[in-house]
Amino acid sequence: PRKKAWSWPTYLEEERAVAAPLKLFKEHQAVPQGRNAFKVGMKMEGLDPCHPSLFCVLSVAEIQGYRTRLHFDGYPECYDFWVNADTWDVKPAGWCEKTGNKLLLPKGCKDGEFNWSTYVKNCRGQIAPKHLFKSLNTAVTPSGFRVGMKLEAVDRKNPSLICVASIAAAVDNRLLIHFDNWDDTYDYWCDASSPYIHPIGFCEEAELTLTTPAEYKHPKSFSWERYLEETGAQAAPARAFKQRPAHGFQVGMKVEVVDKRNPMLIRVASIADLEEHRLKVHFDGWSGEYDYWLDADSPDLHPVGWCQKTGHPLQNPQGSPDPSLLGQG
Ligand code: MLY
Repeated sequence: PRKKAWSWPTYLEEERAVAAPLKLFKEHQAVPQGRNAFKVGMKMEGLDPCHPSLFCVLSVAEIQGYRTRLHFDGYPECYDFWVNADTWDVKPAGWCEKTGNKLLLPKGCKDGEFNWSTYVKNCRGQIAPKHLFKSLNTAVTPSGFRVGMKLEAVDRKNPSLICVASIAAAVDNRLLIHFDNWDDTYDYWCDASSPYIHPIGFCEEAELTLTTPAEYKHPKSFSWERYLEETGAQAAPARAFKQRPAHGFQVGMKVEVVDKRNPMLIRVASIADLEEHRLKVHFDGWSGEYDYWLDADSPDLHPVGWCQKTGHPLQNPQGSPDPSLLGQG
């Protein structure tokens, strides 16, 4: 027998569940005002999600509703990644030069010889027009953070570690956190209200272990005073750190979430567990082994109805059998 078309209202009723209320979502998670006006082939500058300190030359490879698949020019497709059209992580051609950021050139291009207009002419591409970049219009509030300042920050890849860190860059309202004497693969961007950054002395005060810089000579007797002197650096002022209010999500609420194992897909999901600033999401109809934690302000989290309103396919629990059940019939 033919299955009835899946719909949120029917599903919520059947499950006796509620959609997470719209007021819990940040603007960049909610249904956008405008549409995704990027077109396949348009080129721009943007951050490499695996090396967040690197701006690269990117091309639009695919459009899916409000989401865009970006491709690193000159590199294999396996590095492509998906973003929302209003992501802060992309900038128009020429932005790096204007703001003094280093641009990683397409493979094969030589430093000093790269020029955007010749480049797009040669590859018959097109520069993405400036007005498509929502992130350019954000109001910047002065923050008290300066490049080079030191702080204590959670290593997001090893979240049990709070480490000696520096502000490696500051753009708009965002800070690039770098771990002293480590490579940039641990770097991440955040804002002044991030729960992952703390002023110096935080660990001592909270009686937590502070992870000292890689290869630091006397890790046991680390002192901020001495370290600041040795490095000639300043501490980020405590007043620059802002407190972020806790999110209001609750267990059982339904949402739409990007499947990070196949990030072109957005699935019907439920909030399964909570922390102060994070949510564990469960994909409805799938085994709990696919659950994952994400930040409450993640751009991969959306309210019920987001896909439909932005023209993105939604993977519903009916259409996606639990792989653990396959082959058992
Ligand atoms: N076991 C990991 C820990 C790396 C931690 C890096 N942080 C502090 C930036 C490793 O040695 O690779």
